[in-house]
Amino acid sequence: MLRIAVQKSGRLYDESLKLLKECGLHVDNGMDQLKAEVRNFPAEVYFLRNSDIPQYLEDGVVDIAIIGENVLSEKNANVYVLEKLGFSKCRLSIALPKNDEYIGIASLEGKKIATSYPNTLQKYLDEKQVTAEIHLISGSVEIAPNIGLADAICDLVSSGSTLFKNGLEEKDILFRSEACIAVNPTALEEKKDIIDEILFRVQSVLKARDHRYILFNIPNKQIKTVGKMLPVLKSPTVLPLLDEGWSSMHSVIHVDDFWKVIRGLKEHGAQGILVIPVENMVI
Ligand code: PRT
Repeated sequence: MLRIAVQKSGRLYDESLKLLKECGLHVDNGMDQLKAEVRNFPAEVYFLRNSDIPQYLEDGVVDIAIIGENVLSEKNANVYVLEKLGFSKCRLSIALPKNDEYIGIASLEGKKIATSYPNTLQKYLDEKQVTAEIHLISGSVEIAPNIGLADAICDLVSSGSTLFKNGLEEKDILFRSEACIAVNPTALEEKKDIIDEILFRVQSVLKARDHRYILFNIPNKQIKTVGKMLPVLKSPTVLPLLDEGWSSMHSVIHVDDFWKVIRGLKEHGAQGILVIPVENMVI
């Protein structure tokens, strides 16, 4: 039985459960449950506070977790990161009141910095050989400079609107973070097969999210040229149409190439272009 930890409620919750579902795990979770069975896979899901997950993972109470890299780093957890998941992206940054001078972290020598990330901040200050006073605050760090509690803050930023609303400006980035799959080192040895299975499914889902299946009709004389514009997987499928001189081509493309490829197809006479999301991708 694999024990998987996810955040009980908060920013990681929805995406974590969505990922498990896309991996084919049916989680029977109800309101305020601590633990839920997975109906069709030998696993249970534990719903825990984000900040508690690194300790549970390190102690082996759970085997794997979906968690932000920022929390693992702050808690200095002895766990392995198996895969970055591409959601809950943020950065841990230094911010100061808009008009305060900042020419680098040395500007904070002797100053007060409010943060919920004292260990990550201290490590950064040590690396840069800067001595500053760290004020540990567990929430609403962004108000600290305005109420005279600190000269600067070190907090998570994603859109930047919280800083903006509080008259602060992001000056330095200490750490970039996203949600990841982390694993307890002992579990990785003892439950290798089942962890490999989960990882395989997660990687297939993540790959599929970045790709689209496209199909279109194309004059036969353009097949070779258009084939070169469809770089993903082995080679495109070509099927004859009833109308002579025309074929249907099918392929998979990366979302980053999407508009460039579509424009190229149109220029080469493609018609009836259909684009379909890919649910899973095993290469
Ligand atoms: O209560 P619990 O222990 O479960 O967790 P929590 O309070 O730490 O959880 P939550 O849900 O707030 O955050 C969970 C995780 O989401 C974090 O550990 C990060 O990995 C990730 N994440 C991504 C963020 C943000 N973006 C984020 N913007 N966590 C917090 N913020 C906060 C930030 O602290 C600041 O107050 O949002 C504000 C800034 O946002 P912007 O968009 O205005 O820049």
